[in-house]
Amino acid sequence: MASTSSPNFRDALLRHLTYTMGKDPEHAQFFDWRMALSHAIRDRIVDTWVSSTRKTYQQDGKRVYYLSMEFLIGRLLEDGIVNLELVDEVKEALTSFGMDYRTILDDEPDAALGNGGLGRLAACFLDSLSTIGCPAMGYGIRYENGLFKQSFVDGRQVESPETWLQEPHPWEFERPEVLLRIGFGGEVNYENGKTLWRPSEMIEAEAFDTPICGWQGKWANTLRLWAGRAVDPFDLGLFNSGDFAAAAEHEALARTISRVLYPEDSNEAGKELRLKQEYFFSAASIRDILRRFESAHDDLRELPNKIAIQLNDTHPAIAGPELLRILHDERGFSFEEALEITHGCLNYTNHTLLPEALERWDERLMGRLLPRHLQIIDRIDDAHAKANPSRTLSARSDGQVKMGELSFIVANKVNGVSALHTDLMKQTVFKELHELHPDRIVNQTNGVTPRRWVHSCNPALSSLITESIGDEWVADLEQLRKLEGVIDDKGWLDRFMQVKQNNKQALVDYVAKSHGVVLNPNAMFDVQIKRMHEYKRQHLNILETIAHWQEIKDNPHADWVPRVKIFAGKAAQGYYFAKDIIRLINDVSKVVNADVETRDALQVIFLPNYNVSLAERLIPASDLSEQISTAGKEASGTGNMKFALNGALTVGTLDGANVEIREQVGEENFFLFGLLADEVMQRRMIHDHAQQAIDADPRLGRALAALRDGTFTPEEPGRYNHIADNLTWSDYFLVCSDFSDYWRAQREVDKAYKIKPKWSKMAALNTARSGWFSSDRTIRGYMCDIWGAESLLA
Ligand code: 26W
Repeated sequence: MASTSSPNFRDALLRHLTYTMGKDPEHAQFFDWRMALSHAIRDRIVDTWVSSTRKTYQQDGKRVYYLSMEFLIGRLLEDGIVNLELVDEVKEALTSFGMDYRTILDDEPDAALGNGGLGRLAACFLDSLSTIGCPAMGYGIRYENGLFKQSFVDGRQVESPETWLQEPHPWEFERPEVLLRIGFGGEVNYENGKTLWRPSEMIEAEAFDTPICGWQGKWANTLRLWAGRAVDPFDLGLFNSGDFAAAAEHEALARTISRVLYPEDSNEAGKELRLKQEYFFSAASIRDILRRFESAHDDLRELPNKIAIQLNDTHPAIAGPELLRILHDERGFSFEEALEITHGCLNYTNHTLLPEALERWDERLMGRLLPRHLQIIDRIDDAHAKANPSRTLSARSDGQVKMGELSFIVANKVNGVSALHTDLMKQTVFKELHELHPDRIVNQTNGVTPRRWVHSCNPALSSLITESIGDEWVADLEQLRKLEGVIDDKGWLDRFMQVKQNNKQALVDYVAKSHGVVLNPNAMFDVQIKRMHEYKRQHLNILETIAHWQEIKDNPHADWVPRVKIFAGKAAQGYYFAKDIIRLINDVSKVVNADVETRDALQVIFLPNYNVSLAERLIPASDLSEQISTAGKEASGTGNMKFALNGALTVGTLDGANVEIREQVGEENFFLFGLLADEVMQRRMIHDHAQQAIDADPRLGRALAALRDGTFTPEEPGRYNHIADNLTWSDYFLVCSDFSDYWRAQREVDKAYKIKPKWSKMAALNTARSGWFSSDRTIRGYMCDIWGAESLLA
C-alpha cells in the first residue's frame, strides 16, 4: 500500500474511505467519512509520533509522567486538523465529495474521561507538553463509559450511560504486548528476611495508546490508558458444565475496574472499587515506567534524574507506596534509600481545599485491599516522624489513611493551582506540614491551551488576531498584548465585536435547532457553565435572575438591557441539593421565557449535557462570564480564563484565578463583588448572617419568597422551601451575604453594556491581556520549578 501521507489530502481521504472503511463515496455514512478523515489525519500524526518517541530514547533526557484518574479530552479530530494546520485542505477535500466540515466533525463523540476542571486541565497540559516538545506521557484509565449523559425530564437531571467506545475509536492503538499483572488483597509473608506480598486476586492491565499531537505537528507524546482484563477470561470447564455466566465471570469482573468513571467531582466516595481503580492504574503506570527506565539504565538510583512523576491530586497517591514497595521488596534497596528515590521522583498537585473532597481511606479497607502498602505507609510515617521529631504529623491516624498528607510527605514538590489557593493551602489544610517543610509548596497557576480554546473554537477571532499581529500568538499567547496597539482603532473594535455577534448568532441557530428555543441574539449572553456545586453558587445566579425578573415585571417598559441567562453543568448523581438547583433553574426558565411582559428583556435557559464540545460552542458566543464562587472555595477555575481570552467580561469574586485575571486585565475591566476569602471566615461567625442580609435587602427577601410561594411551581408551591430554608438558616456559602453586592455588580454590567464602545474596549482588553493564562506558560513553570525537564525541540 502506497505511503498514506500523500501530499494530496483528498487522495488520502478517499483511500481510507475505500480501504479502511470499505465504503465508496456514494454509500458512505457521516460515520464512514469521519472515520476515514480521522485515519488520514492520524497517519500524519503517527509520523511525528514515531520520530518524537525515537528522539526521546536517543536523547535520554528527563521524562515527565502525568498520572491522572481523569483526562477530559473532548473530540480529537478537529484538534488534529487544527494542530496540523490542515483546516482548508480538509474542508476542500470534504466539499469535493459534497460533505460539510462541521457535520462530519460533529459526528465524533466526546472522550468524556473526566468530571470537570481537574480532568480538563490534564488534557490542556498534554497539548502544551507536546507543543513545547517536552518528552512526557499521560497515564490514566480507559473508561468504557465516560461521564454520564445528562438529560432533563420535567426539569430534573436524568443520567444515562455514556457509551463513546460502542463505536470504533480511531485515535487509540491497542498494545496487547503491554499487559501488566496487578494484584489485590491477600497477605504479606516474611520468608528468609524478605517481605513478600501474596495478592489473592490478580487483574491484567492492557495498554491503549493515543498520540497527542502538538501545535504545527512538531512533536507528539503518548497518552497511555489502562483497561482491565481477566488473567483467564474464559473458564471452559464451567461453560461446558452449563454455568455460562460463571464461565465469563472473571472477564466481567476484570472489566469492571475500567468500566466507568466515578462521577464525583468533589466528594470522595470512599468506595472499594474507586480505590481499586486508583491502585490499578497507579501500579500499572509505575511498573511501565520502571520497565522503560530499566530497558536503558541499570542503576535505579539514577531514577530521580531521569523521570519526574506528577500526581494529579491524591487520586494516584498510592503510586508513592507502590514505587517504594517495588524498590524495597523487589529490587532490594533499603527502606531509607527506596524512600529517598521515591521522594526524588514524585510531585503532587492539590486542586481543592473542600474537606469532603480530600481523600481519606478507611485503614481496614486499605489493609484488606493493599496490606503491604498499609505497612509501607506506616513506615513512611515513622521515617517522617524520626526526621521531624518536633511534630507528629502522620498520614495514617484515627483509622484513616489521609492521602493529602501522604502525598505531601512523599512528594518533592507540592503545588496549588492559583496564587490565592496556594496561599490558603499554606494557611489551612497543609499548615503544619508547610511549617515543617517551608520550601516544598510552590504555586503553578493553571492555564488553558490556546489551540482548542481560541484558535480552534473561535476561528473568526483567531483570524482577526492573526491578521493584526501575525500567528505566533498561537504558541506564544502573551503576544496578544500587541493587540493593545489596534484596540483604539474603531474599525478594528467593530470587527472584534462583529466576530462576537456572529458567534452569538451561530449559537442562537444551534440552540433553536437542537432545543427548539429561540434566543434573542441582541441580548447580552450571560453564561455560567461548570459542574453544579453549592460553592460555585449557581443558586446565587438564579436568585439574582429572579429578583431581576421581578423588577422588570414591576416596570416592563423601562430601558432594560436584554439578557439571556445561559446555564449548563452536571450534578453528581447523589448530590440532591445540586440537582434541585438544576430543577429550580429549569422551572424559572419555563415561567420567565413564557412571560410575554418580560421575555424580550430576559430569557433563561439550562442547556443539557454540558461537555467539552458544548463549551467550545458557548464560550466564543459569551458576553459575560459568571465566576461567582464563595471566596476561598474555587481553587483556580479554568473556564474563567477561556471566557476572558474569547472577549467575555467577568463578573466575579476575588477567588482562585479570578484574582490573577483581574490583575492581568485591569480592575477597570473586571466586575468585582463579594466578600474576600478572609472576610468569609469572619462572616460565618455571625450566627444569623443570612437573616441579617435578608432583612437588609428587600429584593433578596422578595426573591426568596418566590421560591416558597409557587411562582415557579404553581403545581407544587413548596417544592423549593428546602432551598429557601437552607439559604435563610444556614447559607454556608454566603449566598445571601453576597447578594446585594452581586446585584450592584450586575447593574454595573448593564450600565457598561449599554455603552457599546466602552464594553467593546473592555472585552478586547480582556482578550489582549489574558495571554498569561496559556497552559504553555503553566507547563514551562512545572518544567522549570518542579520537574527539571527540557524541551527536545530546538
Ligand atoms: C474523590 C472525588 C474527587 C474527584 C475530583 C474530588 C476532587 C476532584 C477534583 C479535584 C475536583 C476538581 O476538578 N477541582 C478543580 O480543579 C481545577 C483544576 O485545577 C480547578 O481549576 C478548580 O478550581 C477545581 O475545583
